[in-house]
Amino acid sequence: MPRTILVTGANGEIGHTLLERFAELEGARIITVDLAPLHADLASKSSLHLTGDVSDPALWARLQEEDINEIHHLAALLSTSAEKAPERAHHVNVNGTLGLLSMARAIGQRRGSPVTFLFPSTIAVFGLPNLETKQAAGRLTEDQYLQPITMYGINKLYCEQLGGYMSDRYGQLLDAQADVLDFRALRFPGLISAHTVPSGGTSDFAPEMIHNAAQGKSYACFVRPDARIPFMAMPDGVEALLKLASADRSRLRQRVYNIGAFAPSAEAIAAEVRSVWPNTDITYAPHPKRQAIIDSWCADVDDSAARADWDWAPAYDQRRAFDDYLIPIISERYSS
Ligand code: AKB
Repeated sequence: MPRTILVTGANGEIGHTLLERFAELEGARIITVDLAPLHADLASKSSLHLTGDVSDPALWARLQEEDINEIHHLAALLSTSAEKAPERAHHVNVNGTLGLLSMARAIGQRRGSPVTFLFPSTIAVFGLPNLETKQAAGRLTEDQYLQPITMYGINKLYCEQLGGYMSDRYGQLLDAQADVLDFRALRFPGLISAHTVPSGGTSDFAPEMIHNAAQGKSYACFVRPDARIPFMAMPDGVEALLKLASADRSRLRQRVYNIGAFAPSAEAIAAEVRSVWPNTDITYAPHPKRQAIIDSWCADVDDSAARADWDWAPAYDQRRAFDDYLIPIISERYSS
């Protein structure tokens, strides 16, 4: 019986690259879910696509009919979108995740073996009180400064805890079956894709700046030049999901892991862009609310636990991300 993998938010930025990678894996049956029909370029990479809302109980019931082994739950309202619709964000990000966790438990109980549930958390779970503290704190471990200031960060931090509960301590006054769910979370930094441009995130200034420059468009950056958070090339983000999914459970000492790659300032990203497109017009017009969100996020992350427990190591540092991935692919994309 082939391994059946569910991907929610399949049309999203991570979903695009993840489905490309799954297409290279032999014998996996891929079920995709998104609010919209699957994008035409992804259609061949899905065995079954369900168009629906991840917070819809009818969707959970339909998915529960499938013998799913692994779930990559990518669907979410990101930080900026969530601040425009906080209650909707809570409903999708939290109720949707709880419904899928319960569904996964039911499948694991029926089959007698656990569903591996990959949960993309985020650096938005961190909440530094001011810039001085942010700069002094430097690379944060998993348990530092967990006071998020956005609905998205609060949602993701709660769901990190929820996943551990649903895996390890579900229904302590019920006679609940154990070992039916294996929740694994990693905290993504800002992800930069060469193939898609994000929407709804606060880390979007980096990919927006690069994609605009490649099209000869000016860009008014919504954060200050000194604004700094960790970033990662999209291929590394997807490899991290695959690596954590296949990691030996006996090596995993925690359910939530930081992962990092490089942590440039906005001005350092602009310098990379200008080195390729010297006439690029980049200005700075900080958006007070979005700047405050970025200032509350960590300057960088300590990912030593991921490196020790499941051999995490990014393939793309900043130099290679720009030279071997972002610039060549983005240049080609807009050249024709
Ligand atoms: C966002 O900006 O909200 C996301 C994230 C960093 O999780 N890209």
